[in-house]
Amino acid sequence: MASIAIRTILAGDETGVPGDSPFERLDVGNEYSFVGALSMQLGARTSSATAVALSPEWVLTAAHNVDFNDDGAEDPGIEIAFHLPGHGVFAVSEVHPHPDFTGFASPALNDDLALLRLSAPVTDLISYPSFGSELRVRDEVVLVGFGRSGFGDLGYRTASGLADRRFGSNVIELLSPDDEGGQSLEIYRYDFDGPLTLGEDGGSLGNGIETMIGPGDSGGPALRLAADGWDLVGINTFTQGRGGRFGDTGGGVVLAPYEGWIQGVTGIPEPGSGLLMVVASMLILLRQRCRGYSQRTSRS
Ligand SMILES: [Ca+2]
Ligand SMILES: [Ca+2]
Ligand SMILES: [Ca+2]
Repeated sequence: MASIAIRTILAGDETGVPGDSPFERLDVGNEYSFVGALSMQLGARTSSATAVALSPEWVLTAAHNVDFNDDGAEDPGIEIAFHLPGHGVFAVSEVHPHPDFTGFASPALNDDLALLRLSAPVTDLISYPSFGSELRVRDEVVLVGFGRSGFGDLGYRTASGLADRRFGSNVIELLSPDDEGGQSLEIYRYDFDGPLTLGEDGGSLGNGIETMIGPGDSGGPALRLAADGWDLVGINTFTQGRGGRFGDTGGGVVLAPYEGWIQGVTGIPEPGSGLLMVVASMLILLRQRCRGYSQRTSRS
């Protein structure tokens, strides 16, 4: 599997039933208000990606987003901003890549996480996801991001950006172990199934629901619905396949094994406070029906 740089929440079949399109995957209800876009600039080079707010001051993303030269370390001189639609743009003042990260797919996909500290806190009241719960095979997850979109039968058709937040769902198919030899399961994978597999074991969740990530979605969350709101169970980091097509595979980093690292760096004891959890619960009640989302391994 070769590795190249990409960064999408994809729609289903262009002519599938029910109808679907990148436009219909937009988060118009701001259900995922804690998911923002990241912009990076290093000299003349720019890129965009996705990140998740854990608290007013801390954001979690994929480490490769801030590592253009793939050496596992933050690139000196990189300027990073977190864009939270409706809430503002926040400069990033500190970057903390996971200590075991050594570059994208270099040699493994594991440990591709970075914590970013904002120079000024998000002051608006938004809901934050909870973390700490385990991800399992067959779990259904919602994938959210600002990346490229398109159709599963056609591939990428739209640009990535800083304003359009899209979401879709998939089912976890495979968990892979720690690259340092520990017992933790650190990587998850799902496959992007076409609508004709609806109803089959391991098949599509439905045209308009099933999705995968694409370029610009890296650093976005995999979320699992819990009784009290969203559990942040993973960070999306890679795709494998032909580029946003049915049959491709996507995946990311399972968060549970990294909980101690996150709490150690941020000091966040529990991401959701009581009040925020109430807000989250209300948002769940208002929740719309989920609408859905790559053999090259690509950063997304
Ligand atoms: Ca670097
Ligand atoms: Ca590891
Ligand atoms: Ca699937």
